[in-house]
Amino acid sequence: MDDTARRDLTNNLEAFWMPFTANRQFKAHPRLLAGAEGMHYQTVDGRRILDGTAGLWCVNAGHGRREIAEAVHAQALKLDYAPSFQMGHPIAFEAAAKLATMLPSGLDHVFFTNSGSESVDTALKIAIAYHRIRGEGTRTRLIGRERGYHGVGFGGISVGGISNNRKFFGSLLPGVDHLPHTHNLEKNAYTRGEPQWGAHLADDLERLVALHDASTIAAVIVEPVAGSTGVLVPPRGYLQRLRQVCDKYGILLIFDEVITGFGRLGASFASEYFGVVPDLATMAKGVTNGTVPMGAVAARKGVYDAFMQGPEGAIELFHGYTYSGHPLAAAAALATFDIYARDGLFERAKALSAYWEDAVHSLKGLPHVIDLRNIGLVAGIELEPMAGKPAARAFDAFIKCYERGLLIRTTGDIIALSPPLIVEKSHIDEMFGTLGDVLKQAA
Ligand code: PXG
Ligand code: PLP
Repeated sequence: MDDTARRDLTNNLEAFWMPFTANRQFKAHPRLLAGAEGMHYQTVDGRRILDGTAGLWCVNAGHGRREIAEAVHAQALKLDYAPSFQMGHPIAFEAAAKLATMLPSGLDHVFFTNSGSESVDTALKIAIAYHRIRGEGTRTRLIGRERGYHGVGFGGISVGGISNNRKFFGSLLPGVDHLPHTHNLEKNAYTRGEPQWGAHLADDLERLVALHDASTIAAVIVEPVAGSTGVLVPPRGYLQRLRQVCDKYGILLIFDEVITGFGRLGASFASEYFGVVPDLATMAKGVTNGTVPMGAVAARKGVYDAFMQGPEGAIELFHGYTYSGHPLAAAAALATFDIYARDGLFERAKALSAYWEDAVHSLKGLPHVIDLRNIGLVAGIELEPMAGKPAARAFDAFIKCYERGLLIRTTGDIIALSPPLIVEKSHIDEMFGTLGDVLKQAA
C-alpha cells in the first residue's frame, strides 16, 4: 500500500465493513458517537443524544459506570488473560457463581461465551450432545420460531426466523423446523403487556411432534419476548404451554434471554417474569452492561449432571472459546451485577413500567401508527409501511429523531425503544415527546 492509499484509508471510513448497516449510505452521511455518560451519547460534533435503546439493548445500568471501568482496569493490570481450557482463574468462577444466584432456581451452571450468537450456538450444541450422551442420539432436530432472532452463527440463523438473515447463506443446518410467530395485529393491536389471544399457537409444537416424532427432536428455542423483529410480547399462557409440551415429550426448552435478561422486563430474567424455567438460557449484552463482550449459557443442574459421567479424566464437552470466562469480561460482569443489585435497577424497571406503558400508548392516533405494545421497559411502535417502500417510514423517523437528539432503533417499519434502566420519568417524557413530534410530521 503506498502512502497516498494509506492516508486515504486512515482518513476515511472505508475500511470498516460495518455490520447490519447500509455501508454506502452511512459513509456518505455518518452518524458518529464519541462519548457517553448516564442516559446520553455525545456525537463527534458535540451534540447530546438521549439513548432510547441502551445502545443495542445492552447498557442497562447506563453509560460510563466508573465501577465497571475501574474493575476492568484493575483486572487488566492483575491478570490480563489466562486460559480456561484445563486451567482456571478465580474471577471466572466467581462471575459464574454470582450469575447463578441471580437466575431462577434450577438454572445453576454457567458456560461462558463472548456474544449472544455464540451463546445460542453453544446452547444448541449442548442440547444435541445432552441427548446423545443419555443414549438418545436420534434427537438432533432443532425447533425455532418464525420472526425469531438468535444471532448470526449458522445455528442461530437456522433456528432463527428472519428471511434476510437466512436466504444468502446456503442450506443452513439440516433438520430444523419452526413454530409460527405470535404476532397478530387483527387480534392483539394496542395491547398493554401480554396479549390475551394466541396461547394456542404453542400447540403447533404438538403438530411438529406428530410430523417428526419426539424421538428426533432435541430442543425448542424461543425468545420469551422477541426483540429484534419488533417487540413481540408472548400471548398470556403461551410460554407455559410450550413448557408443558416440551416436558410431555422430553424436549429441552431453551429461552434466548439475550435481550430479556438483566432487568429489561422488570425482573431479573424473563423466566422469572413469566414463571417458566427453561432447561437452558442464553444471555449476553447486559451481562457486562455492554462494556466488554461476554455471553453465557445457563444450564439446569440435570443437564450439567448428564455430562458429568464417564472417566474423571475425560473432557465432558468438546466445546469452548479462547476467551470463555475472559478475566476482563468476568471483572466487568461482577462490577455490573453489583450495580444492578446496589441500585435496585430491576425493581426500578418494574416500578417505572406503568409510567412507561402510559407514555407508549399516548402515541395512539398519531399518523401511520398501527400498533403500540409494551412490556417492562420495552416498547414496540408499529407504523404502516409506505406504499412500495418497506422500512422507509421508520428509517425516516430514526433519522429525524437522531437530528433532534434521540436515539431509537428500527426494524422494518417497527420502532423499538428500550432505555437504560436508570431512565427518569423526565427522560421518558422527552423520548415520547420527540418521537410524537416526529411522527406527527411524518409524510
Ligand atoms: N439472541 C437474541 C435474542 C438477540 O437479541 C442475539 C441472540 C445475538 O447476540 P450478539 O451478541 O451475537 O449480537 C441477539 C442480539 C436490534 C438488535 O436492533 C438486536 C440484537 C443485536 C443487534 C441489534 O434489535 N440482538
Ligand atoms: N481459528 C483458529 C485457527 C484457531 O486457532 C482458533 C482458536 O484457537 C479459532 C479459530 C477459534 O477462536 P476462538 O476460540 O476465539 O473462538
